[in-house]
Amino acid sequence: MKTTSLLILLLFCLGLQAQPNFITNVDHRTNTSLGGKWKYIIDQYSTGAIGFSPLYENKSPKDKTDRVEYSFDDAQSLWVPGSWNSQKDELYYYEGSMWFRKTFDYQPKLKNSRVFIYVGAANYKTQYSFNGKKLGEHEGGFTPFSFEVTDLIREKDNFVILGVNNRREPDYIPGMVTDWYNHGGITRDVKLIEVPQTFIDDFTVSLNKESLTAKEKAIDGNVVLNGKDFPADATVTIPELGISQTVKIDAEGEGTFSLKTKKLELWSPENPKLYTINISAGEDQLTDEVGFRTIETKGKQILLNGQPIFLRGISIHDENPIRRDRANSVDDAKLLLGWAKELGCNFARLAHYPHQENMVRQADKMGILLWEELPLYWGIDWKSDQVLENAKRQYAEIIHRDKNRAATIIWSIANETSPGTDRNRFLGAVADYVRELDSTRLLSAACKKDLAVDGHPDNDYLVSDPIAEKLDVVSFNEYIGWYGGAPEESRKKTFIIAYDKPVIISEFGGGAIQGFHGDSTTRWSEEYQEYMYKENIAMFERVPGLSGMTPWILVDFQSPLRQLPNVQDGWNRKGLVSETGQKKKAFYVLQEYYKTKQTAARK
Ligand code: GCB
Repeated sequence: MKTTSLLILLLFCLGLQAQPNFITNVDHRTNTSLGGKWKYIIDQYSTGAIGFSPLYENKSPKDKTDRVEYSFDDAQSLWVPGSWNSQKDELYYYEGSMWFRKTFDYQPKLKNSRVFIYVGAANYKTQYSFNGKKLGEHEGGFTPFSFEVTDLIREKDNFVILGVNNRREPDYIPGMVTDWYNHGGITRDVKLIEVPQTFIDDFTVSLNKESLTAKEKAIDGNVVLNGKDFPADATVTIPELGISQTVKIDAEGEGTFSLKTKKLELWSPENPKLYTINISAGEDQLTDEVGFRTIETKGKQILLNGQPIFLRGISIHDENPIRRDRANSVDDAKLLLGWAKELGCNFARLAHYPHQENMVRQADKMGILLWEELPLYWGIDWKSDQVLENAKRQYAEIIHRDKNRAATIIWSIANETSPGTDRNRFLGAVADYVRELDSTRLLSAACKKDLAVDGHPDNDYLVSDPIAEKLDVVSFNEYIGWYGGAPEESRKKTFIIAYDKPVIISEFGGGAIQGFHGDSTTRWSEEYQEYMYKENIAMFERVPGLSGMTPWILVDFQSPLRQLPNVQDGWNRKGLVSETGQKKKAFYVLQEYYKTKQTAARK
């Protein structure tokens, strides 16, 4: 066996086999959008690839004797990006398989290029083919994938076919039940990417933690090339800092660098400074905008650039409530993060799955720190090694996409999962894996709190989930005043945190219909929600080590679990902003609290 095969085998045994394989940083490459109208065929029994005539072949009858039992040409269209549920009433409840086809002619923008098709996300499983050739399958509804079509693409009449299936299954991630809408289809951008024969596949860059206190800071990173003939070296430059370095490229096409500078402005929410970084290697050049900061914990504190920070956060779903669809543009990101900014946030929890890349890039620009997570949510099959591998691969994909974003400071490995042998083993392995892939960020998980234990009064809550051993930040969800008792119950509560680590309250909140008014005891009124926020906020002063919070949630969002007529009608109403963009009273309570927190931090 050759050394490389041995290495691959070794990595497999070590559980590192989940390496993602897709092009990153696509907006900075030569690209052409394949967005717009795509033809679609419903495939309710999921037989499209194996049926009477496979759909990916995109056939039409050769003559009058020929039998072809489908026709993309005569089919209707849906808009891409966009979920099918949001586009046609008759598809609102559809969960299953659907085949999409896009045809296009191709005029290369680069000479002698390699061509890839990049899909930002398609929910949940996607079979992809190009010009009639099956090329592969991707699992996971919120992470990107790409595939090479260099040898298949031609000048005229190309067709890409994606068979997307959003059926829920017990061994998927997420599992069968979620408190959000199962938007199906090609929900994010699809692009054609052109690169030279040997190209800069990827790079990683971050501020070296050890150099934070030194006069001269170090910016460390690596470059990964893809192709046959690697140049002897690459060059990395940050023009604004006047620094540049030649990077030796090894036989595998990789090289590392460490740039030194005395002039660096650190990235922070107050000063979200981004630098242009240019990389060139052989015929390829790649650019990006990157911020430099450090994040770490010390005892119960979170330190950004060495200074304690209180995270004034909010939870957000990746949905534009006005279009009733997944967020999928810069404008959608600006809308959601704009509300968060108005609230006074310096932090957001991107719940409960990877959001569109525009969200993360926009947060980088706007100065909003981020918590990112995967849908390891209620009802995961913890016993299955296959599900664990799937989780690792999805984490590898989101880390691969977002590793150079200064905004992202926390990878959260799960939400509201109950401790137990299988679950602890599963999440322990995920925690180790994520740390191995990215040691520059913090780990957390939205845990549950337990009621009082022996020897404690009834009003004590204990946060003692064993998975927190593996985490940097202990986070927990609490719904005092909504799922348990009246809002004023929070006056009696105390919290015992079993770890000397910073604490984030990852959820609290309750529902209100915007425009419905009553007194503070009337459920679903804006006044009830307002009162509950006031009572909870008062209680937070008694949570030891509290370093931040992400109340649930910024905007009302669609959820099949929420069917109370005339109140919910398919919407989770815990938003501080309604689905039409109107702010509820509680918005201003949190805004006021965040103002006092910000003033206190400045003193
Ligand atoms: C939770 C879940 C979140 C739900 C929320 C609710 O604890 O983490 O996904 O949407 O409660 O509204 O009940």
